[in-house]
Amino acid sequence: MTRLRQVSLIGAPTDIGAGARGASMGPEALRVAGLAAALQARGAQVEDRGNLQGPVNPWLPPQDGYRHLPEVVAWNTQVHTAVYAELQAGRMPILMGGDHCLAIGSISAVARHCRERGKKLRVLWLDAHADFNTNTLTPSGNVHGMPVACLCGFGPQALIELGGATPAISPKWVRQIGIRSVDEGERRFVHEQDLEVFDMRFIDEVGMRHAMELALATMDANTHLHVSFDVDFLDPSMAPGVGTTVPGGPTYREAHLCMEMISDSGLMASLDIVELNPALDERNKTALVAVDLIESLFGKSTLMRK
Ligand SMILES: [Mn+2]
Repeated sequence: MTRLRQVSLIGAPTDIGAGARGASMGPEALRVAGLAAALQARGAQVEDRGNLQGPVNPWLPPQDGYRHLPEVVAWNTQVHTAVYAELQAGRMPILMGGDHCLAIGSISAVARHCRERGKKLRVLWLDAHADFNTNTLTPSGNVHGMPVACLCGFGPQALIELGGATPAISPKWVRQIGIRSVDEGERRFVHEQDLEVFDMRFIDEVGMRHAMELALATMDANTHLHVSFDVDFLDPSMAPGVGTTVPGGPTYREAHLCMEMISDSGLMASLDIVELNPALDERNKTALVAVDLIESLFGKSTLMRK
């Protein structure tokens, strides 16, 4: 598949929503691992917009169930503006996080764009965690465990209103893949809101191929597909450089198949790459694996497919 795509890389160097420091170095690690060159090799025209700037991480305990809420809002506002501007310009934004709280800014921008253009939105959430906590359910107060809930309208005013309409998205638009760690109260809330989750047990039982067929079903030419790729989606044996490793994730081959099937849909129009933590990595191994997978996401396959 050859498509010329106009891609913009947006760095958001912060770990403001995370429970471990270090995801703030993610954007640079992805650059060092050759993300731009890999995308160019797939036929994309790439502009690196550099890094957004926001408040430093004050590393404080939670208040009202949220850690660093004012700083989280500041970073997400920056991300929202930057992602929205690229979409308005007809380009594909790739958000290089940064921790996963930044998906609130990114996906609220995508949702706003889709509302204005009359497009349907599908969000694929590749992650070990459901990220569906609220301030009353969360054990930690870390906002990187809350972005899906915030986007669906459950969260602090400043975050749920970020995209100009509340809720920014419906839980019905979300498909989660690779989930294997959900907090107790969060589990009940996921069921209550009827989030569609393809957890690791499901993938074990039916295989990645069928799980992805279901996750990508019922899209059409008018669908904007957003992929939110939390690097902790991957099995930690190949991707140790994340703050919250959970054993039993997709293997290297399963992850590639997942990416290749997304690519085959031809509908991906925006992407987050988040939670890469170089402080916990081994010689940038996890960033290199992530770039390798992004190549599959942009159509690289071993053999030509008819
Ligand atoms: Mn996540």
